[in-house]
Amino acid sequence: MAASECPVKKANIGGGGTRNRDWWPNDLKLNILRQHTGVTNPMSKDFEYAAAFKSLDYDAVKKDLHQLMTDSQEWWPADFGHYGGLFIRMAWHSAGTYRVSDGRGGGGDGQQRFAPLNSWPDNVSLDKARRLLWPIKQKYGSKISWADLLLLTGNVALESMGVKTFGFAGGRPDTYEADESVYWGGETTWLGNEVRYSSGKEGVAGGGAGVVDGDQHKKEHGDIHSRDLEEPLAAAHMGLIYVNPEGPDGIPDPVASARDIRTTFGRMAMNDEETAALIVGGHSFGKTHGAAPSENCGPEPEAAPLHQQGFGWQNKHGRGNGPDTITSGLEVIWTATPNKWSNKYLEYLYKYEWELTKSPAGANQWVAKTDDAFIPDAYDPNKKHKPRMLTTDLALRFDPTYEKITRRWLDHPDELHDTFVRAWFKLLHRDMGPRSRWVGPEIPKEVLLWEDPIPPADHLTINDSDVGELKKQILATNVEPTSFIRAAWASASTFRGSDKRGGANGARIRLAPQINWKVNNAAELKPVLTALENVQKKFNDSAPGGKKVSLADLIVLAGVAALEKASGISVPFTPGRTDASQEQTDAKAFEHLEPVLDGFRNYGVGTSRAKTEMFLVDKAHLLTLSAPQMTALVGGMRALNANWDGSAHGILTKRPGQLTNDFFVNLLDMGTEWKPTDESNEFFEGVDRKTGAKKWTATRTDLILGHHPELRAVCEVYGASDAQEKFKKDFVAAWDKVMNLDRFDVR
Ligand code: HEB
Repeated sequence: MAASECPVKKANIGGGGTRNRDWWPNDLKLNILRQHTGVTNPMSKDFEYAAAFKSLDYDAVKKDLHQLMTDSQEWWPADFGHYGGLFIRMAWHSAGTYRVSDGRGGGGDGQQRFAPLNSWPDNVSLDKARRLLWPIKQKYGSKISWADLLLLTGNVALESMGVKTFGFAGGRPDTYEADESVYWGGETTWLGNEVRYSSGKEGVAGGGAGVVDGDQHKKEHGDIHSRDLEEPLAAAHMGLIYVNPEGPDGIPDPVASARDIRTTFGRMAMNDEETAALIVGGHSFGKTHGAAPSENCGPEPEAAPLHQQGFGWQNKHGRGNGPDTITSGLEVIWTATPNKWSNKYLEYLYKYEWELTKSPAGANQWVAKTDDAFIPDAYDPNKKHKPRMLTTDLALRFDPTYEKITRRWLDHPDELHDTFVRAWFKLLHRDMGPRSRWVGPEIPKEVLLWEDPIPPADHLTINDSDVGELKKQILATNVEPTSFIRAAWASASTFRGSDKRGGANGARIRLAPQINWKVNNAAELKPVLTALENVQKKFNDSAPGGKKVSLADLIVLAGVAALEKASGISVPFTPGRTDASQEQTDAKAFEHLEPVLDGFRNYGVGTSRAKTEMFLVDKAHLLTLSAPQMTALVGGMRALNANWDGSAHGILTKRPGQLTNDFFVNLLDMGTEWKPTDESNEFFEGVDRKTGAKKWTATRTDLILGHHPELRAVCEVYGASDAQEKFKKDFVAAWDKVMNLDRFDVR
């Protein structure tokens, strides 16, 4: 729709007309810092989902779900009389948007109910799956969230078809608005991928800058045999969970397709075995739907007319459902027993040679070279089909690495089953964070490395008087208090609200890879840790009755002690953290937690794609901070002199190291004039407007607070003459929040 036709711009009513977003599309957006707050959530403030889930009659829900599997509805009949395949796909598409690089996506918030996911071309027909579930959701109400129900249903579907699952944990509270924080790509067409492949992992704004070699496809989409997918994306196209089932960009090349699969599944933290098991296991069930060309289908749910009540893709072909269903446009039934776990998928994959053919909708797919049609039809008992596969299925045979794995499973189906159920469990629970968030009777006992396990305390925790004594000892070391503040921030600020990984618990800051991150400034950090280890040893050697203090607690407590000294007010502390070992730490998975930029410590500059201040907001979002909390923390960290490298940028105070509102006072001082000192406008100098004398230096992160009108409005609150105490209190509250972001064990 052209801008002039935009109905919102025409609407002469509240919220209508031409908006700030239209006038200044490049302005820094703070909207992701005010999502999912009390005003959008209809549940009462004291509603605790974990407690509600605990009171759920779990067995009754499972029983109802089992019944639902075969309770075929006329408005959306079940293929082969069983909804299992559809529900597995629903659960997989809910969880499968997760990507490990920023922890966003995934099934943890029930976002499949909202745009854009509810309308992604890859999610066709899942609107129907969720409506089939509504009677069960209605029956159990707030005791089970949509987020949990979508995934549990996939689990029950597997169990109802003969899989012995690895377990299930509930505990995913619902959100009630579309999550705007996830970068799904820069393309403006569904199924486009010209931006994500345009210039390697960094990508480039505008796209279309692939390899220039005369070949039009390569020019626009990169070479399918060598192209790099832009970070942090985990899908080959806008609007797909992973890869194009027909092969890269529709080209039916199984080997090139394997490359896309490896990249995209890898981005979701799945290795080759897990990836192959998920695909083999998933496609052992159900069928694909491409009875006729997709032109028969109406608009997706978000664009569909009101009277369809959230249903999309209204299908004009035949009855529009059952045998006439159009979902992906492919028409494949993988095995002869699509309602039952078996090893048939791999048996056929290797038994037959495969011939390229087209689905009735015109999509590339493969058919077994055989005269033997023995696969049952989903509706007509008299009809039989030949085995068929997608290009992405053949990838599991024609890629040499996948081949080694899948051939082994051909002879060892029990190994496939074990790898599949473990990978499926990981898929569903990867973004849930620590075990202390998991609820329900089916939590597996086995602790898995990807959980980032934190060992339970094998000792008594310190009490208030120990805390007082330890603070004294900490401050008696010869470490600068500011160094303790930096270390505590470094330790706690790895937390990501997206997948609840990271944080101070475990004291992983002393382990690889964190200890070596540039932002953590090892030269300064290591002596700090050594000093704290000495305090720890002294305490633990002499404390009575097996009482011990963990280094994780001490790192946070040292920040608390330093902050109390710097602020003159008391700072809360909640003990109970324990220390994880290097063996309990998947170093590779932790690499993703390294910040590109940490504005709170004035670390790093933006990229050609995203400005420095956008990274500040991105990090604030991962730390679940509001705009005022972000502002208070940046201003306070500057007053405390807590830049990662000790630089003077943004230290707008004559008494660095004390918690004051000086940063705001001086930022807002009209006596200072700011000028860029480099061509890319990353660094600035503040001079006395009258004398021209140099007063301060600053970064974009510092100056955005004075530039952005909403952030400036917050700075004006904190920079006012009556705000000194309020500021200190707000800073301490935000600090305490960050220190305890991962403490689901005490919430
Ligand atoms: Fe899948 C279906 C593709 C992976 C599970 N899939 C399907 C389809 C397609 C696909 C196209 C069709 C849809 C319709 O309906 O039409 N996949 C795919 C791809 C991939 C995959 C491309 C990557 C390579 N899957 C997967 C996984 C899983 C699955 C991983 C799980 C685990 N799927 C599935 C199921 C189904 C499907 C179950 C069926 C559905 C029904 O039945 O409805």
